[in-house]
Amino acid sequence: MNMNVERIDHVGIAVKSIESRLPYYQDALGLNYVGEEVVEEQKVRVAFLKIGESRLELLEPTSEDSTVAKFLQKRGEGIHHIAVHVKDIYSALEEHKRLGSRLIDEDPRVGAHNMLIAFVHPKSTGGVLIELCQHQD
Ligand code: CMX
Repeated sequence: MNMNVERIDHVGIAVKSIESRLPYYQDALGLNYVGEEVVEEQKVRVAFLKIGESRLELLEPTSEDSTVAKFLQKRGEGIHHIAVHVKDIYSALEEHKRLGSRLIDEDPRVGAHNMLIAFVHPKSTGGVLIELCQHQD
């Protein structure tokens, strides 16, 4: 059994406007807003809401050529990806390659929170964009 996966790190939700969607998550759900970050490489602004040991991440595109902007145009607002935290992202990627999964990132790169991240294509997971991530000390 593969014991590399530790937990759901976060669920990414594509929104047109963080400002207009935040009140639902803060007020109705009562989640703690713990900050925002612009991830230049991905052309998104990300708002973080803590939910237990995991987070919800509201993703708002900062440019029309952002992958999130394309997602919003095609599919509308909603769940964009699920991120699973692994102990060792390099061995997780090796395992995916061994099993023939289609990787968007063959090698990890640095994402929000300075984490190492790599995406697995939704076409090889049954329609869910999976992000593998590992916190760096
Ligand atoms: N979840 C599920 N399916 C998705 C998807 C998503 N998030 N994004 C696209 N798809 C589907 C599309 O619906 C489409 O399916 P059909 O062919 O059946 O219509 C197919 O995948 C191809 O979609 P596309 O619109 O042509 O999109 P692209 O191939 O240009 O890009 C993807 C899709 C996943 C490769 C691209 O979005 C990507 O590289 N994602 C990884 C990076 C990323 O998402 N960054 C934003 C978050 C950053 C962060 O959290 O820090």
